[in-house]
Amino acid sequence: MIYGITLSMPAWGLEQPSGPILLTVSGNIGKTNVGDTAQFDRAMLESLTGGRTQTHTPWHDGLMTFEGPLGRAVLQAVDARGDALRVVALNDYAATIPVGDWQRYDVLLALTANGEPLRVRDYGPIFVIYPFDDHPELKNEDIVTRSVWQVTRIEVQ
Ligand SMILES: Nc1nc2c(c(=O)[nH]1)N[C@H]1C(S)=C(S)[C@@H](COP(=O)(O)O)O[C@H]1N2
Ligand SMILES: [Mo]
Repeated sequence: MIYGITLSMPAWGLEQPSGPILLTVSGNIGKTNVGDTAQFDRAMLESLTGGRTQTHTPWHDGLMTFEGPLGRAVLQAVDARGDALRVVALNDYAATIPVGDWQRYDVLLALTANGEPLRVRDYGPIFVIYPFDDHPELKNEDIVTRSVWQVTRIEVQ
């Protein structure tokens, strides 16, 4: 049995997704599971080191609580080697984010807001959330531009 588990979930690789794919990471990465990409279903994202951020945002009324994997945990899971990220949304909007942002700050790939899964109509399924309230220096147009919602892909550059 241990043998079977080892084959399906090698410690040095990524497991295979079994549910709908929420996020595809490509580019300069050392770990893949589908072709030359790393694909994540919800359970895989939920298994990564996560965080909780309480903040106001330009897109929500009042104080919100977001939860999801830390951006840096996703980068670690795929063994990302670049220093810039091209984060692409369902509407083909894309922003370039320096990897340093996700090392310096607890940026979430938020999957829930106030405990509810983010649906596409609430800017889900994944919303890049910076901890604006904890770090007032983040309240600027550059960071707002990097706050991509409806994220579907990340290309490591
Ligand atoms: N998915 C997605 N995220 C996005 C954008 C977009 O068009 N699509 N625009 C970005 C930019 S440039 C800004 S200034 C803000 C705009 O937010 P608003 O359209 O709600 O004012 O969201 C950022 N995140
Ligand atoms: Mo913008």
